[in-house]
Amino acid sequence: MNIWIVCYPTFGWSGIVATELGKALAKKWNNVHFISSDQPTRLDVFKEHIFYHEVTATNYPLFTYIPYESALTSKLVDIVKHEKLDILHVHYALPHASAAYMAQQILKKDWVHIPFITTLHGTDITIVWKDASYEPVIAFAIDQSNAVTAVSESLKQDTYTNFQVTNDIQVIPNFVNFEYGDRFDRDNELKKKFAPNDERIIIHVSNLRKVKRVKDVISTFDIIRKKIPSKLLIVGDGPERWALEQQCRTLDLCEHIHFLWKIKKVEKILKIGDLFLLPSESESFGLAALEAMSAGIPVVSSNVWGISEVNIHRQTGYLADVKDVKSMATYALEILSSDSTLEKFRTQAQIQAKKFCIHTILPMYEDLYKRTIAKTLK
Ligand code: GMT
Repeated sequence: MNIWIVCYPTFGWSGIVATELGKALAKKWNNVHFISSDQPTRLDVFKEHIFYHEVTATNYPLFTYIPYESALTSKLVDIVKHEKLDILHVHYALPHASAAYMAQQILKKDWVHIPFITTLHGTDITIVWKDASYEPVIAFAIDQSNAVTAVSESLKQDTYTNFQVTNDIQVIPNFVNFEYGDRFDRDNELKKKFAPNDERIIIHVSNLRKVKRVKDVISTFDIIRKKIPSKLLIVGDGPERWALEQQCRTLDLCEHIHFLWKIKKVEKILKIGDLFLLPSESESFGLAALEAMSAGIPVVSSNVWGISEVNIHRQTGYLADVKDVKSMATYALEILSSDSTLEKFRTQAQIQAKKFCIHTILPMYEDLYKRTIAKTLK
């Protein structure tokens, strides 16, 4: 198949899902074309059957905003005319699905039909909670998609609750790739660099947005550290960074907390983790938690919608109410205070993560591609 994937390139999990999906499809001899405004974070190696097309949106003094959606639409129309395409898969409704719809309409006049699938990742849906003015475009683009997927059951339900959409939404969960060789072996050498006295290592990975409640990560860590020697690694960067550094100083925790920027090969850091904290205010799935679980790291998280489909209370970690830092710390201490408990949670986390193995999830996408292509050929 000739599959085209449109995604965001930034340090966000929708782009990671899109890239890992594309890489897996290319491994099965599909030609996969990525289209993005910049090279996606995990598209950092040369692989056969993978192509990359960058969208460059020209600025002009008259424009207040760069017309990215028009640039993307034009790019899609242009490439369709010169390359083979069987299916277009856009990650994020806004503005990728609306651009895909527009390209579809433009190409119709040349009797070219491009079926497109929209995958909803969460923030494209929750944005209407903050700004309802986007609702008409997102709802229209979802309904016009030839197929729609959501990464969790709760995101599917949320979409129906928040938008006037009637299109069928299929749930295809996020996945992890267990094929990365030694990816899951512990790295004791690296661990020593952060925890020279064999302290426990707690990890948080995110884009440090407010919705992630990273301040709660630090507050939870503060309670844990008073009972158990431990270190905190915060991987990623974003708008909350300054406030977080202030918090570290106020709590006198700077020597115990390491800020590790937007590390691409996050699995290398996961190899040294003992616990993952994800206290988000909302999360459609929580791929960061799933990746940690796949590396055998138990998760203490908030109990919001998507995460509870991934992190199972008392089995792969614990869930607590948003803002309930005390309970999160109590749960964390329960896991970390004995090696045998930690080991039990590690095993259970990895078993749960295997349910989301790419080999289980990939056929769902392949099947959807085939069905959508067949339906639109009729
Ligand atoms: O969480 C973020 O800030 C990034 C965001 C994105 O668009 O990449 O993540 C969303 O999509 C991920 C992949 O499907 C999900 O695992 C995340 O839970 C979801 N984030 C939110 O819903 C806040």
